Amino acid sequence: MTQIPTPRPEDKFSFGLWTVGWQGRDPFGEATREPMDPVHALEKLAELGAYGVNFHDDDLIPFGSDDASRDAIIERFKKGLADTGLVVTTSTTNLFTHPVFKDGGFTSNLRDVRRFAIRKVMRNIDLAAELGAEIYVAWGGREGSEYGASKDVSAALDRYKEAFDLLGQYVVDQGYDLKFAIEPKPNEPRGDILLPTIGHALAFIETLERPELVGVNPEIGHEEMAGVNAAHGYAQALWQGKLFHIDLNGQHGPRYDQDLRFGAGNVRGAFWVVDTLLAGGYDGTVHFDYKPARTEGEAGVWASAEACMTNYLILREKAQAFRADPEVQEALAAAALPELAQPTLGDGETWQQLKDWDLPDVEALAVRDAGFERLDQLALEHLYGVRG
Ligand code: GLT
Ligand code: MN
Ligand code: MN
Repeated sequence: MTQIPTPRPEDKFSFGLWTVGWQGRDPFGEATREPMDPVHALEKLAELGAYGVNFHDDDLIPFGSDDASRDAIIERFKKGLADTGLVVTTSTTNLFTHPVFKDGGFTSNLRDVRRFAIRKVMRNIDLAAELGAEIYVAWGGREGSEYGASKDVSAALDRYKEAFDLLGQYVVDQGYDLKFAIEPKPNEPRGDILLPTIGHALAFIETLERPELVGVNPEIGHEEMAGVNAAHGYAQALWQGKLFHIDLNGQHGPRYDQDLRFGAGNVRGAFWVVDTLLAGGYDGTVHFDYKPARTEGEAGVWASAEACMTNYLILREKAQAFRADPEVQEALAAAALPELAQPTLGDGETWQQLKDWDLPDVEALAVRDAGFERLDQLALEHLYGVRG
């Protein structure tokens, strides 16, 4: 029997205007779809059960628009939000399309480009605050290099820090209730991008003047491009209280940024990401950052947007059923997961008692069967739909 779950606003799903509005232009081919009216996107997303929407400044307001056109576009968009009930969950700045940003925004070698980039962000932060966004995403796709000597990485990180310190000061001075989420990516469009993984971003954040204002927005595909385990990265960000937002999509390992619909690509990886989000109590927006394939017309755009949401709901049900299954609980106990939750030292114990501790039978510990194969097979059987 076919049982496809229905997405609802309470599931807090959101999409970027640049996702469903992607025209299919790639390095080898022209656009395959017409531009999408942002208000039409709002109407369709609301109809499909989404909760929120987000955008780069230039997704809504073409670069270089005069003030009157800008105001008219914003007014029309606000009406679209009011009519559909969609919420603006996050906002972000395009610091990558215009040729002025060819060597980066915050870390361009050219000082005037950096000053212009920060001005562009401040202007859009004002709009983000006006529209009620709570998170400001910062994806530094052009912050990087192709050559060793063309970027002084240490100086570039100084400038990156300077930009976030200044923007933090800006939101505090303006009294905005807005936090930043850095989105890591290893490469593309630059040969090598600064802050390439979740770990790099988390370490960088600790150097800022207001680390509490800055977290991460990891994208599954970007972590997989780097060849690391996305679920582990999400788990560490949660553990450090830094998972401010998420970009869910699909990817087949280290290759170009595929931005497949969520649930396509590495399905097993997607299952563990959902399980991690549930276990870690992530309660932010469930955002999809994908690109409907350029083979598709508008029907394919909406089929894929809906599929991102239904695939999340399917995986959520499966992860919940996996955790609730008594056989899984037994397998978890057999695999000593409850023991990992126990501190390594006893109450009041110090290194001194550990030094005096009677050693256990090390050879017996070494041959103990870990029980991980059985546990993982139970997960796969849930994922394959033969357990429920
Ligand atoms: C761009 C990128 C995404 C980022 C977006 C936010 S823009 O499409 O590929 O991963 O999340 O700037
Ligand atoms: Mn991507
Ligand atoms: Mn993204």
